[in-house]
Amino acid sequence: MNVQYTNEYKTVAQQFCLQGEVTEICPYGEGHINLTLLVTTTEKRYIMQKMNTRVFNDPDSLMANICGVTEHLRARGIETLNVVPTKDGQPFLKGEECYRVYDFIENTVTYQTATDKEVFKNSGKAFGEFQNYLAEFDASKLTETIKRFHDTPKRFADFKAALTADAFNRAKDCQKEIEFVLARENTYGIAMEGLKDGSLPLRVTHNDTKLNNILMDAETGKARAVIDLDTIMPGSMLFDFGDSIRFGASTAAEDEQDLDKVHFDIELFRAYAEGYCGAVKDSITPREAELLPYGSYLMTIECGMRFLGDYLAGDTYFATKYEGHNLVRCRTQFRLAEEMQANFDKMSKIIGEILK
Ligand code: ADP
Ligand code: GN1
Ligand code: MG
Repeated sequence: MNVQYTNEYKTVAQQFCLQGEVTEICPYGEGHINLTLLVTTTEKRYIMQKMNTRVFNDPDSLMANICGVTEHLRARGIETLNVVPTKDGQPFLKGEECYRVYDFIENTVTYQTATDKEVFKNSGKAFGEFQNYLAEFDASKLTETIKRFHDTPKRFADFKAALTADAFNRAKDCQKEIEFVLARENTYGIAMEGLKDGSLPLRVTHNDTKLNNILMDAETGKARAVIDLDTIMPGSMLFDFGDSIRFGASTAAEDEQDLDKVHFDIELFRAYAEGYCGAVKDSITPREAELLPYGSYLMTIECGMRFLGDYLAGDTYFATKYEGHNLVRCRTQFRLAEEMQANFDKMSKIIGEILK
């Protein structure tokens, strides 16, 4: 990062109640939405984020959600993000750009792939327990930070609009991927229909449960804290379970370019399901349990169509590192979605064994 930016961010950081003098600021992590910076002072470390206000257009409500949920968790003795206030006592710095600061949670790691079954199982247990803690949280205190976030038919309509516009003339480069999404239209509605007719309970969910949104203890491999709390809102358990499987039950990274390396790993699925279902066994309904395999497929293809839609629209939503990054990402998602469809029976059997 060049000197000019460092100085600019230093000025921002100094407006928060930090202990010590800032000595270093550098980019950090692999998030696709916010700009995340590691701030080191003479006393300790912090995470400072330039909030993505194009994606989250009501930062006041967003931070009120985060403060509410983290206070709820802390009151129960659960380790969570700690919002560091500004010198004016505000939860974030409001201006043309908005910034927030968290204490850096030390001695933890985040994984970009689930190489270790035990670690993935631990993350499942932690997300399941997180679901239980959220069940005690008053949903009426939450603002929906992104409306219809996992409404897949709505995501499909957005995808078709990006395809019709084809603003960057890119559709010609990805006909096969487009066909993949169009051909599965009749599979997108089941979760939203269930929420509408009441056969699936509406819960408070995290909605972005990928493995790098949980901090694991560097020594024990156990989960320490669920992070990235921007999308906590009413939703379905299928979303939280499914999104973890999408990202973690894969033999490769989300942006692996060599598709021969990308496969859905049923043993990683089993490991996560053991952790997650073990934690939610007292609250999961039979219909939710039945649809966990479908939820995994749904979150995977939904994410794939979002990546592809963003590619068609000129890469304005997800952070990308090179041209075509979103196209690479959508291909891994479609490979996984296809293999999940072929493995529904095996997945159902595993869920049945775990919950029996
Ligand atoms: P995004 O919304 O862009 O995904 P996140 O809030 O998930 O941003 O943060 C990006 C990454 O920064 C995380 O995956 C994690 O590695 C790291 N991170 C975020 N907050 C903390 C924290 N308080 N302590 C340690 N690491 C953190
Ligand atoms: C984004 O913020 P991050 O990088 O943890 C996205 C998720 C996607 C994910 C794909 C607010 O998550 O919905 O599933 O990328 N978050 C938002 O990796 O859109
Ligand atoms: Mg994140």
